[in-house]
Amino acid sequence: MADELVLFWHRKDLRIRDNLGLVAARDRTPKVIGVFCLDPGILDGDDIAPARVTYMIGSLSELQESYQSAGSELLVLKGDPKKAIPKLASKLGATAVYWNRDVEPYARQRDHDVAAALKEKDIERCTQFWDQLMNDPDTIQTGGGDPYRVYTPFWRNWIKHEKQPPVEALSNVTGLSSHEKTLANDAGNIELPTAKDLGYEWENDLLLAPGEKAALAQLETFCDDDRAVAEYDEQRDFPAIPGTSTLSAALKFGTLGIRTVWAAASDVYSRARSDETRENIRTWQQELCWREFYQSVMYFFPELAEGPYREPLKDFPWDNNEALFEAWCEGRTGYPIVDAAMRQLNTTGWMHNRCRMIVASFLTKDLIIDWRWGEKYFLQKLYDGDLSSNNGGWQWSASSGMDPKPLRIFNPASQAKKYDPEAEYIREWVPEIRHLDTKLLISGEIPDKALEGTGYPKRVVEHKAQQAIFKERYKNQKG
Ligand code: FAD
Ligand code: FO1
Repeated sequence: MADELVLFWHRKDLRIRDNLGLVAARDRTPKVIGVFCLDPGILDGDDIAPARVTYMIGSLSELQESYQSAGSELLVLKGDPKKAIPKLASKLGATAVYWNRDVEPYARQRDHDVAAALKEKDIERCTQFWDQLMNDPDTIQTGGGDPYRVYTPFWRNWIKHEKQPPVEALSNVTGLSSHEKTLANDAGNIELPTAKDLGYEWENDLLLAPGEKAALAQLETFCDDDRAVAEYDEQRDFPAIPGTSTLSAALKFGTLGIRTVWAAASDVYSRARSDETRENIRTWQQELCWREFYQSVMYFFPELAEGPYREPLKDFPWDNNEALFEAWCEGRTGYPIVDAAMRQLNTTGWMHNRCRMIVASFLTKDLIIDWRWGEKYFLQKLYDGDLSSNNGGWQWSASSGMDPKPLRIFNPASQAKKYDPEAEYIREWVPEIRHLDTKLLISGEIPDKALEGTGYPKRVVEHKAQQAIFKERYKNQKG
């Protein structure tokens, strides 16, 4: 009897190694065919970054090669997955479609609809795999059985839960016969387009090259190098130092399995020879847990995706000045640390975490612009842009999220003094004023005369006055 044919639908798991759903499909049959559906419901949105699509397409291209090496193929569809996936499955006579779960509201509705459409065609769906998280969100709950809203207790509970090791890579699979290939083409299989074909142009290098191989190599470098993960806590806040893993896009698109990442971190932790090194590695593990925390709260409180969670920030009287927003986007606010960060984002598709917090605080508390404008702009630029982490970061910075901490307002000058003390980062990204004294670059209090001929703008607002206005309005809000 011929082997049954199972489709594996990739979305945020663009790899063949350490993929829970894919392993389950392979356990069922050797005839596992991969599929990715280019979804206009996502790609035609106004929150998509050319750098991110470039990373995704590059990763898909490598994934196609990986499938070929394993003996099968990755098909590519374009259209509404509700129609495209069941149509392909039915044409190929697939008995089941497997995929990994996601927390995003869009994903949950889409997956529900695809499952219903498959059922109509009597095709099974297998979707119980929480591949993108170390722990199933339903298992991390308070003593009272509620989901967590605050990170620290979440972390304390999460770290106690068993962590699964990586699972094996897809291998020894069989692909489509030539007849089945024709059927797949009839059902919409196309050649993988370029990002440019999809309307997204990105000329610059990406911080991390697309694909599984580059992600694995970067993980190895970061975790094997004594100066990287072992000094993470000391270095991670200084944007001029490449002290973080740069694995965020790999984790967003799943070119790396999270179990593989955790195993590497645990391995270096167990080999560490000092408490100090262990603490540094622990901090990195806590960052990985922030990612899980934000996905967990998105899963349990999908309303976070719609806007502010806390009362005082609902209906907040934002100024929403469009010219100021444009200055922020372009890195022309007259605050060197803010401008450096925004230019890093615009040029590389990535921004250092410390700077994400600085510019987010500046947009909301200094320019008094709705944080959702910033949230969207980040998604239009970041190559690691991800709904849960981005929304979590913005709500944290805007004081609108779940974290019950009092109002946070960053002073750009204090931040620059602490985290870019030699103004190296500022000089790299704001070259027109690099000749000025470090003190001036950090304080941002640059005399008009010193700005003459540089083209660098005067400050668009005054921090002290603006934060007073923000605080006053915040106080007057209910809640
Ligand atoms: P590392 O410091 O090496 O951390 C390892 C991994 O842990 C990261 O790759 C990421 O997956 C996760 N992580 C680290 N910090 C956080 C965090 N604060 N929240 C959630 N996960 C974290 N991260 C995204 O992946 N996508 C986003 O769209 C995103 N938007 C953000 C917006 C704002 C306003 C803020 C303040 C933070 C945002 N972050 C986002 C979190 C963080 O800035 C990035 O994950 C980090 O800078 C990526 O660099 P790295 O891979 O070198 O991180
Ligand atoms: N997933 C898809 O299945 N198809 C796509 O065309 C697609 C495009 C895309 C673009 C940017 C981005 O950040 C993610 C993208 N993804 C795409 C992945 C997407 O995050 C997941 O499909 C989620 O499950 C949607 O909620």
